[in-house]
Amino acid sequence: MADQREDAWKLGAGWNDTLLWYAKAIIALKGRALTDRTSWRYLAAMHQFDQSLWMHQGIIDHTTALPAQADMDVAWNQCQHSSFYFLPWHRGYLARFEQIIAATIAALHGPTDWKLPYWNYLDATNPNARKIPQAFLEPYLPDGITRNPLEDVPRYGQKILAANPQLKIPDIDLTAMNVTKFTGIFSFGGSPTDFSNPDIGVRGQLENVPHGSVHILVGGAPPADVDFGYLSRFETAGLDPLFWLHHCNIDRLWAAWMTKPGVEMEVGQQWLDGPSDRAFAVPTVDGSGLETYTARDTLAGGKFYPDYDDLHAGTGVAALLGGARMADIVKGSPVMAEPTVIGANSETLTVGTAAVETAVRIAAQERTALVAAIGRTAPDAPADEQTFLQLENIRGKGVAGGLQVYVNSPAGADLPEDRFAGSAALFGLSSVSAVDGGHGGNGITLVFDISDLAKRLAAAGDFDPAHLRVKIVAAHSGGDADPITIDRVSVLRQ
Ligand SMILES: [Cu+2]
Repeated sequence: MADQREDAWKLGAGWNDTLLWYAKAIIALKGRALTDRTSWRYLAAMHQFDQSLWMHQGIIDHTTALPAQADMDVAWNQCQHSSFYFLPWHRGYLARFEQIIAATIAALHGPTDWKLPYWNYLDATNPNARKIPQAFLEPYLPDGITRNPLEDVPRYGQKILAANPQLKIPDIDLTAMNVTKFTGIFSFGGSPTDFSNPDIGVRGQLENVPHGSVHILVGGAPPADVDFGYLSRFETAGLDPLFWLHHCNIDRLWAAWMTKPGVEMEVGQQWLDGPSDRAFAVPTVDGSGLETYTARDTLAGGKFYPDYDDLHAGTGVAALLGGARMADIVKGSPVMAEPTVIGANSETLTVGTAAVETAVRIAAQERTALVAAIGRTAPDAPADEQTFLQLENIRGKGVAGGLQVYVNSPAGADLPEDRFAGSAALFGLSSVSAVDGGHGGNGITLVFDISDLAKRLAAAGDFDPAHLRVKIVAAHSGGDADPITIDRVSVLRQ
């Protein structure tokens, strides 16, 4: 084994030591009581817990003792989504999980230097990259009789990541890596929020794709009566062993992004030392207590700072001269203006199985400036002059889903690529939509950069700011009976 986190596909085909010991440790964690802070289920409940859902799934039953309320209040239901805390919270969560698994493996007389591997699905140099690593598909451990915990979990999606028309997810890609700002409405990491559980902010681009896409592509979004894949819901995601390898890659993408010249990392106190309204907490490695951490603890010099063998393969980030790896310096973030809404549609959209279209009107006093901005080309156009499309408060009862968004798509079923604005991977859809649930009902808010699309439309003579048409194609487990709703579709400009 090694002292760094490695690509699961490079550890050896099929069973290898790292994944075999991971499986053995999971069996040990699954044997621990839910009240044990190092148990498999306690660690998953830290992400999100739903007692009736867990009962229904047979994860717990009426005889299962829960931890003390005070313990659950501090450590459970912490997952941060739709927030600039998405990346740092998950980084601390992963790091402590890795230490607990490593300690368990050492106690089982295995190697003493186990590290969490990552699933490098976008590595173009590896023909197997998009396949779920084989050890997660084997029903049994190499002994042929022990049930394999890496496989023994509901997954209704695909075993090879690719575009899925059923979910209206075009494909996973690394577009998010090109976003320069860490924080904001249109950002790499998410909008500034307090403790974001329930979701309260705008999702970052990385959180949408590939993070959300991989969750629901693997978990799937079958109709409710067919059950659901654990990766598709906040409340069960941590129970799928693949969750941890997926998030390890998302965390590595953040680490790789930090090495890019010109990125504007968050440096504000609210982020570094926050959240101020509720602290992030993890169990101690031996489970004897809980300890808190901040986003600062996940940066260089912090206790949860990770170490990867490679920040280039599958990240879209070129190797730096001199072999520099992760940035040790937190780069300053100039206070940049946030985009503001300059127009919107006028009704809540209801999307069932058929596509819907809505008219977005740019406010009269904004039209001239917008058309002028769209008409400008480099080098006259300021780099930060951008146009965005925002989908506000996307809600639905379906477990998960996806949608594709087009601007000024021609009438009929035709959905041309050159009118494509973006796609949304609605991971956690039902959780963030339930008013009485833990996630409060704000739904998911997402922003797409349509600067280039607007320029293309203008060049084609098809950009009238008084008459923009936005077409949305959705796919989700709710169908027409439980459609997806979108409170508002708006255009933003910066
Ligand atoms: Cu996730």
